[in-house]
Amino acid sequence: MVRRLPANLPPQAKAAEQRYINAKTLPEKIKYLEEFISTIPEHKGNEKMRGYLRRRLSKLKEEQDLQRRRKATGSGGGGFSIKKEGAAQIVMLGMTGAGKSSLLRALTNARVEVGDHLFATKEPIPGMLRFEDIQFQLIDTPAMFNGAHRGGAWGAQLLSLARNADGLLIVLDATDAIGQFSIITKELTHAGITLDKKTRKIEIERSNGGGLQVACTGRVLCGVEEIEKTFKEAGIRNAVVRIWGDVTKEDIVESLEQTKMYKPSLILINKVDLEPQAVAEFEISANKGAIGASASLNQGLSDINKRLFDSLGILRIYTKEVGGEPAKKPIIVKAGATVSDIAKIVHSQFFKQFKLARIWGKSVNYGGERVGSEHILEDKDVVEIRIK
Ligand SMILES: Nc1nc2c(ncn2[C@@H]2O[C@H](COP(=O)(O)OP(=O)(O)OP(=O)(O)O)[C@@H](O)[C@H]2O)c(=O)[nH]1
Ligand SMILES: [Mg+2]
Repeated sequence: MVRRLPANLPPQAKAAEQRYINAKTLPEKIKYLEEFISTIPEHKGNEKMRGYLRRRLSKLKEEQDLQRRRKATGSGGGGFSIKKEGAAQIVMLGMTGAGKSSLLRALTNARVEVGDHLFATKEPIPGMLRFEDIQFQLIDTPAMFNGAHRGGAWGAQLLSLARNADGLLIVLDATDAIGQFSIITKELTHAGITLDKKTRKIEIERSNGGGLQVACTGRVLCGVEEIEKTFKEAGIRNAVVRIWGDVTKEDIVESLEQTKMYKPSLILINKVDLEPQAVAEFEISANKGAIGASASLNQGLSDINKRLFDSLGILRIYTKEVGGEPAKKPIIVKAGATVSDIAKIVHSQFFKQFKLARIWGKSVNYGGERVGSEHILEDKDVVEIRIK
């Protein structure tokens, strides 16, 4: 509530006060309170009141900030989303000045501004990158920063863009590749995104009785009691747990919560012209592969499209009618896709009335080999589906 002011206020200030009192929304309240404060004459008798109103104003502004931040995090950060085009959407992530915009400019025909100051890029910008007969949509983004996962500034929008992507291109500055990578992975982890495809696997099948049964091929790197406790805390008393490979308690908690989302990624270390040792040092330290490049000198960029394709885990499949030529444009599917996945995409009738398929390509021993619906396809396979 507004305290009553001395009656000697000019009419202008009284009107402003009234508008403030009547204001319904937070932005309105802020606007009219500012106006009100500015119309109060500056003399000693009003000092206390002005002080009080200023504190009130900063409270309102804080509240507005908080609301904005909540909105950005809660909604997953609208406003940054870019319609997918091409075979896959690849989002670039990197600290300011790492060279994301320079890369987009060098790799695609997109017109982008390369910054001569920090935080140059303010919004995501797409460009198309060709690989053989397909194109990737590569997206330049505003910089990643320490604390992005808390949702402030563009953090929420940026991470939501990453979550929606088919793959990530992590761009590191060669002069601080290891440090930048650790910040980026930390932010991604907090945002529920992991770059590591687990070689181990945990399967939890709930049952109606029988307690907890754990079957593993590797080692469980924590006590059995601890596992039981973890499951009980999650409200699971009866389940069959199958574990492949070595697991830690964190892995089990993670699989219980199913929080982390895996994103295929490629790590690119830019500005190797300044730090030629950067890739070797990074690979040893992070135990991960990376490609070295220089966007400004146009070096190391020629096989990025192929490396992206390999890291995405996708296949190009060409359908063909009986007696016809293979389609020019491939269907893009995830690695591990079967003939029946293709049949579903092409037409529901092909799936429902499936009889057999003939395949030309790497997944068969000879061209035109007949296979069933569960046959697993390989990149560049040609598929001819026959129906009953
Ligand atoms: N030496 C060298 N400088 C580069 C290279 N690539 C980019 N730069 C320079 O690094 C600076 C930043 O490049 P940008 O492409 O704007 O970096 P960014 O990652 O888009 O930065 P933000 O938009 O702030 O996130 C520019 O001055 C570029 O000219 C490179 O390979 N070698
Ligand atoms: Mg930029």
